[in-house]
Amino acid sequence: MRWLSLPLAVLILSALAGQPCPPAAAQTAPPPPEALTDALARWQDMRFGMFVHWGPVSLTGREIGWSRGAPTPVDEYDRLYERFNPASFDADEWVRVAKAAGMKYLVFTTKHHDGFSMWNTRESPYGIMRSPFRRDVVRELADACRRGGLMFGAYYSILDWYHPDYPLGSPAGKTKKPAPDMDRYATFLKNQVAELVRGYGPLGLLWFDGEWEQPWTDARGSDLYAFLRRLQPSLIINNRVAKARKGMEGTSAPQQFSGDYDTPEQRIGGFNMDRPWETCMTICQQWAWKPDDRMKSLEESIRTLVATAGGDGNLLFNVGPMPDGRIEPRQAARLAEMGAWLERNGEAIYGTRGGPFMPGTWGASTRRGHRVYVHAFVWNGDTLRLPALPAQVVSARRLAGGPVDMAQDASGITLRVPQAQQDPVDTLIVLEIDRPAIAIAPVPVPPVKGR
Ligand code: FHN
Repeated sequence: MRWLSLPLAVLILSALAGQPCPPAAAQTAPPPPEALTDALARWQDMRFGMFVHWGPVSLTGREIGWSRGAPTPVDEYDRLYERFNPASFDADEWVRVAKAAGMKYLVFTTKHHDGFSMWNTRESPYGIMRSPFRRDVVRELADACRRGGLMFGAYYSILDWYHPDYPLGSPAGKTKKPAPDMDRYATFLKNQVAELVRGYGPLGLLWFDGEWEQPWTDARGSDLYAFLRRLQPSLIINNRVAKARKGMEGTSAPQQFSGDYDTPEQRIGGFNMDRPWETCMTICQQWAWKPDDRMKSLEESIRTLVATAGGDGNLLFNVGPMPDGRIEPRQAARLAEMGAWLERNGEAIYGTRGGPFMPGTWGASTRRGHRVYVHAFVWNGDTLRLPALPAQVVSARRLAGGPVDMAQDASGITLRVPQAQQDPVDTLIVLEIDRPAIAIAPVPVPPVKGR
């Protein structure tokens, strides 16, 4: 299986067999469980999901986790839950907003770096059931997603600046816990994620985060992965379960245990058809809610989705709901605009693969069957010149209708659309070709000297 690193393959099999993982040298690459392969393929077809960062911190309008200590004093931050009572929280409404955006899955922060649990956990008193709200938010969301036909995923922070057993108490380990016990913390962590998988699942995916601090190790990560793989063979687990992630770029160091997919953050990942990946990005600037936070334009939002799909990746687009539980109306409106665009153009995104024309400032392309979808962002007047393809273009048409001229010769393909007819966000042209598009090797496109 193209995306399965050797350490991962062997780890999955030894996990399922309950045997210790043999040393690297002795590893061979057995196939992953079919349940996982199928789940990953279904998830990749989804292409677009909602990320939700929410908790008592929304009362402050400051960043979740990171604002604990500065600018919000630790004891004030840790007591925010005493005032947290989001009476307008409606899980079905969040699912409605996500579906209206054309999103196919939803990932929610069940516990962020601040250690506050948003479900009825037996493992910790520091959670939503101790707030005036006293409702199991994760339960309501998981059920609403199931009712609404959305795949539900759980975000879970490995680092925990609140928990007494986790050694560090603030960013960059500036403060340390007096009597930590990392082994006991790791057991707590496993018990909590097991609660989520057993009690709120089957989950679509587990979105780990906060793996970068010193107390967490690759050994703990691969052990956690094996534990979860036994619990739910189809569970998709990101590369932040262990330490392979190379910073915000999000790809994984080779030969290091790297979960099931890569996680570029706040940037569009590089073109990659050999390893599943998912860009996570904020619709505004902050992950949690912030009043009047700068929101991305419709053009920026659509082009981010298109360029991500053109690179063969998924986009997990983040909202930070307000302290009363509602998704801010202007964010919901922007998402609905994306949904309207996907209503018209979804065939060029869902269930497609990236390429063959690699993404760039010019635009991007996606493909399925005998079709190549050209997403043109920049034109040279009325012309877009693309490199040659080892296939015959049988016809070209605008998905939205309207004129397009297409000429193909040995050196490339020329598309012409009168400037007045070009779409300011994405001029989407469908090329029917004489063979399966997936068989064509990706080709880079030189930048267009456009408008
Ligand atoms: O620190 C977190 C941040 O708050 C947010 O959760 C993002 C989402 O991917 N991840 C971490 C930063 O890498």
